[in-house]
Amino acid sequence: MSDETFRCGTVALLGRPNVGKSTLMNHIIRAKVAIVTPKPQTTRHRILGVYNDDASQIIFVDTPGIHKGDKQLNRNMVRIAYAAAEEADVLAIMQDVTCPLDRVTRELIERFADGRLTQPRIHVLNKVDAIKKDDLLPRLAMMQRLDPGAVAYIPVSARRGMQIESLLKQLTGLLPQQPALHDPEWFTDQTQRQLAAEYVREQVFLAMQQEIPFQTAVDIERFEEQGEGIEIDAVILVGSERHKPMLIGKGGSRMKDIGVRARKGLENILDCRVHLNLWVRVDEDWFNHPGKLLDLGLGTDQ
Ligand SMILES: Nc1nc2c(ncn2[C@@H]2O[C@H](COP(=O)(O)OP(=O)(O)OP(=O)(O)O)[C@@H](O)[C@H]2O)c(=O)[nH]1
Ligand SMILES: [Mg+2]
Repeated sequence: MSDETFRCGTVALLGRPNVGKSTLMNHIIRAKVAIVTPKPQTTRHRILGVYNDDASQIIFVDTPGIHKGDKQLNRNMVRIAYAAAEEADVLAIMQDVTCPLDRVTRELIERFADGRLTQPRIHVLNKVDAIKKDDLLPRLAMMQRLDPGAVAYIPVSARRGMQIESLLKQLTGLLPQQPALHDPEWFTDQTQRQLAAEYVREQVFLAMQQEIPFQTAVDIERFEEQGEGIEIDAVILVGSERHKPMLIGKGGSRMKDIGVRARKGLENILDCRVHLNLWVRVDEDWFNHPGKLLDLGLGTDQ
């Protein structure tokens, strides 16, 4: 591919929580750089994932789901998503077709359609594997009515990898013509330390119910390469004294499960042996404390 026709740029993945933004990015770049759970508000910060082929380099920006929430953490998350949208070359606005197009989703789509942001927009209608084909057409028609200025409306299944080729083709066509900005070997901005914290948090999200996951964060206190492996000390911060025994489980069984699962995932992505030590600490208001959020990598400029 000649330099004149190569395309490269950023695509922000935007939408409400749980629509499948992180699943889509992981699928496209073929690496789990963003954690995925069935719970909303899984992603809390901006995560880059880079796709390369002979003709293009697409820098995907996975963002926290846009939602309303009263904690400083929630406000930071939403700010991060809108900031990523402003900086991107292309906006990929995702929705979950298994959920009705409710008022909040409509407002979100209208907000992007109102012309304040001038970049081209593509609507990505995800989870088509989970609905009947006949239900998709009215949804597509509704999207065309809601945002007639969008470039395309593409049904996909991020989980099953359906229609991803046509999505990539559309996105590539909208990127600026310029050489690759990153070395093709470099596929994410996430450090091994960040991945360690996120993989532990993923297991907490999967294991715990109600408000506990949303009041949990993970702080890596030690990350050391030792011989063939990595030694990691991670502290799980919980928002209430009450949550601590629930997270630890009977005889430490729940913590053990969380540790084993997170370690296996990390050994897979880091491709080495991992020794993971977990602790739980109560910190009642960490999610409202700007300094702590910054220390945890959850400030708005991270
Ligand atoms: N059936 C089906 N489920 C999917 C698909 N894509 C994602 N999911 C599921 O939807 C849930 C949420 O996926 P995520 O990728 O974490 O969603 P997200 O938009 O990144 O969510 P936040 O980080 O909370 O904003 C997970 O349980 C995924 O397995 C899909 O194409 N089909
Ligand atoms: Mg996510």
